[in-house]
Amino acid sequence: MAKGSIALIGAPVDGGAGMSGCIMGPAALRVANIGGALGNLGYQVEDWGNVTPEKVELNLGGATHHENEVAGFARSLYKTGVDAFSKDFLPIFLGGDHSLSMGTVTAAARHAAAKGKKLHVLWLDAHPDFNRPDTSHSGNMHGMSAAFFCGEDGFDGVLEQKVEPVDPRNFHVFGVRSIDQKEGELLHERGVNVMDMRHIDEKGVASLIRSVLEAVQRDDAMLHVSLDVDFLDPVYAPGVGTTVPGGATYREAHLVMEMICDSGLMTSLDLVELNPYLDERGKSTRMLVNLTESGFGRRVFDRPTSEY
Ligand code: 4U7
Ligand code: MN
Ligand code: MN
Ligand code: MN
Repeated sequence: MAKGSIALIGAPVDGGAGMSGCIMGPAALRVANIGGALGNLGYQVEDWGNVTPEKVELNLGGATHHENEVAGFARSLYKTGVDAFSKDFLPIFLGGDHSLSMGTVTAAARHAAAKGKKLHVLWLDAHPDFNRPDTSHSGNMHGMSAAFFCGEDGFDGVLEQKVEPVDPRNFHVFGVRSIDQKEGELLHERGVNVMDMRHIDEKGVASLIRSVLEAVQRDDAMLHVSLDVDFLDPVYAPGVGTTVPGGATYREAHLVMEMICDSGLMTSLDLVELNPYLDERGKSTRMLVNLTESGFGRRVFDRPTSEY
């Protein structure tokens, strides 16, 4: 059976993180042959190269910095993403820091709205990235992307057009273990579905991810998955600027991706925050490629999903 088409879209945005290095992320993922790996799983893969950021003049105030670079990438990713969806590709965005989701998730939201569908977002991350310019202490925009696409105030001018915000109740944060004070209050107020590490310890990956996938299925919605390298415990993925101990294990992370794959619900994917400058002999890059393979059908043993 012919599988669908995947577009690899590179987004070497670097200014949203506190530390430089994510600029090398797309190159590292290509060196690790992410395209070939997906091709071996039976997909048609097109590499669309890296997007070029648009020129933007913007000042968001507060401690926020590098908003021109971040908004420039968001705008070109939004357009390239919408183009990929309209041509029936499943886009995989190769980051780049997590601010790139300001463009990728809004592209998915735009496409969903055009089809009269809802969009759910599954955020695999040590952090919820739900700061606004006025709540962020660091000013780093990789910690603000979710607040932006959920429609929080303070981001005027990042995109040229207004895009239907993601309903915060359809924003599922999985694996978190570092939340800022005001950020946490906002998550509560908005009704975000926060699954922190303690939750995962007590209930297990499978039951929590199943509940997310069931919600997506019930809504007949699109599903954007955003995978931040720091979702993983630093033991398995040290190549990231914002390591937090107590993260997902090797198998927990693979199980998430395997279950997503079996659901057949994922319509787009971000691979973000990889910092090859901080990595150990390609360990984190390989981890991301292997997780992507699990998300697209690589299996330990071939058996019907119903047997699990
Ligand atoms: B990442 C932080 F203060 N919350 O806003 C902030 F802890 O994309 C971290 O998830 C943000 O890696 C982390 O700077 C952004 C901080
Ligand atoms: Mn600056
Ligand atoms: Mn993140
Ligand atoms: Mn993070």
